[in-house]
Amino acid sequence: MTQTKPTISTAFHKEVEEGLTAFPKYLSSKFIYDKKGDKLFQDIMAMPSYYLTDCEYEIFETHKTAIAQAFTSKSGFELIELGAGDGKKTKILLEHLVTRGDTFTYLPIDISQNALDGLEESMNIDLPQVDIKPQQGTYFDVLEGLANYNSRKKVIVVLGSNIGNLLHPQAIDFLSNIKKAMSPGDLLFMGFDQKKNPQVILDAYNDPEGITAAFNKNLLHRINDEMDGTFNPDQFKHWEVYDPETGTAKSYLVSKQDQDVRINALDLDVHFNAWETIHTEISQKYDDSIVEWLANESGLNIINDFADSKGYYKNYLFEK
Ligand code: AVJ
Repeated sequence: MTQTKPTISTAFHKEVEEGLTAFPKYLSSKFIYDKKGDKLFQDIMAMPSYYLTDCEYEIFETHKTAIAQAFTSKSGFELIELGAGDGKKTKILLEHLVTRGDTFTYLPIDISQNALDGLEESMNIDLPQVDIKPQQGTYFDVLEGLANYNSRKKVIVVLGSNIGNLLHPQAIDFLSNIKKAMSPGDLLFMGFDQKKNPQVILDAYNDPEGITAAFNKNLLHRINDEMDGTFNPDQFKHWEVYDPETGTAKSYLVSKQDQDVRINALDLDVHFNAWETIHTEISQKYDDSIVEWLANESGLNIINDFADSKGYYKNYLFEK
């Protein structure tokens, strides 16, 4: 029987084809975030073991005065948040800026339109005074457009240690691109999860309730739903490792048995040997010397940093 190969081809299609025909196999964590993935990530942020969120909250509560003083500008500023998600943490800062009477526009950017819709809706209820202009897109698309956004001071914000999904060379690329979008006097404010007791890190990515496992496996569900795939997610095991030397946490989906998966939209058959892996995510951990090195390589200067009381997490302030 002849079958016509469907022509839909998104970045997701392309990367699934590439990653599942590579050796060793991989998929990119950026594709976890559809409606279900967004919800699972919110559930992760609410888990006590996922300390990152509470640490960043604590930093904002403790240091909001100093942070706002750095952001502020007489002629107002643009607060540009890359990967805003549900904006929960940012609201602490936004609320403080509103109380101070600062003039600014909030430009949340996210790859997920679903997340942006939720954010806009909740902002209209919680902080209707804030002038908000959401933009859907990847960091890189949107950053290009921002270089021309020159009228007022730009404060670019990247929270949640989102940079941790990037390998160091990609992170340097990302930071260099941000630097290119910055004018003198503009700021970058970015969260970096710190190296710490390895057990604390493993526990954050390996909860007994299986929320992180479900989040990781959402990649397989999305392939099934959007590419007419036949993955049985139960036949894969979520596995987390952390290397305290490099500071890299890595997530895998490990095939529990020898199995074949068909992905119709790609006209692709994928074979898994028993215990073969799909690498899905890195969550890089940092210390001051790594962040200084990244800044150096990207042509940025660290002008301040703010830590939580346990020293688990830090937000750094950069200028170009
Ligand atoms: C959103 C990339 C910061 O790596 O900690 C949470 C995503 N993955 N649990 C992280 C995630 C598994 C998260 N970031």
